Amino acid sequence: MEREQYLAAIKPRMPEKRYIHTVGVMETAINLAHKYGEDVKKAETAAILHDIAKYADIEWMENIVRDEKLDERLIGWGSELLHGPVGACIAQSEFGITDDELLNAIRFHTTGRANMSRLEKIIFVADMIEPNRRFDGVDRLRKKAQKNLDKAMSACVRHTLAFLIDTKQPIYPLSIECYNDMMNREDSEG
Ligand code: DGI
Ligand code: FE
Ligand code: FE
Repeated sequence: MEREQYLAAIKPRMPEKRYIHTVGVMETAINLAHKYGEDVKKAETAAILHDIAKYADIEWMENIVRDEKLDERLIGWGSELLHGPVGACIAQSEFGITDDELLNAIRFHTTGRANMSRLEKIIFVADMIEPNRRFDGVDRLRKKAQKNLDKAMSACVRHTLAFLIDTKQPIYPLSIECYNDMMNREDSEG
C-alpha cells in the first residue's frame, strides 16, 4: 500500500488532532530514517500506523490480548499501554503487514524495550519530538535526535520515566527494562 492509502485508512479512526500528530510522526520518522540509514518506507508505514489502536475500545483490546496470547501483564493497564501491542495486531490482520521489524516498531512505540532496533528507536523518538509536540525540553530532544539516535532515545526514555514518576503513575516493566538497557550502554551517556 502507498502512503496516501494508509493515511486515508487511518484518518476516520481518530480525531483530527491525532491525525495531525500522526502526520508529524511520519515526517519526523522519514527524516530520521534518511539520516540514520534506515528503510524509509518501513519507517513511514510504521509511523502512520503507530497510533491506529489509540481509540479502540479497552475491553475489545483486552480480548485481543487474551485471544492473541499477548503479554497478560497488559490487562488492567488501560489504553495507553494497550494501543501499541494491539496496534501491531491490527497492522497485521487488517493491513496485511508481515514484517516483524515494522510490527515491533508499532508494538513497542509507547514503552520501548531492551535491545531496540534502529527502526524501533526512530519511531519512539519521532513520536515524542514530532513538530506538534509541545513540552518543556522538547527542543533539546529534537536537537539530540539530529545528532545521535541512541542519545536521543536515552533522553526520551528518561524524560518519559521522569514524567511518570512526577505524576505518580505506575511504570510498565518494559519501560524499566528499556531504561536499564539504555543506561547500561556506554553510548547512551550525555
Ligand atoms: O500515543 P501517544 O500519545 O502519541 O504517545 P505514547 O504511545 O508514547 O504514550 C502514550 C502515553 O503512555 C503517554 O502519556 C505516556 C504513557 N506511558 C508511557 N510509558 C508508560 C506510560 N504510562 C504508564 N502508566 N506506564 C508506562 O510505563
Ligand atoms: Fe502511541
Ligand atoms: Fe503517537
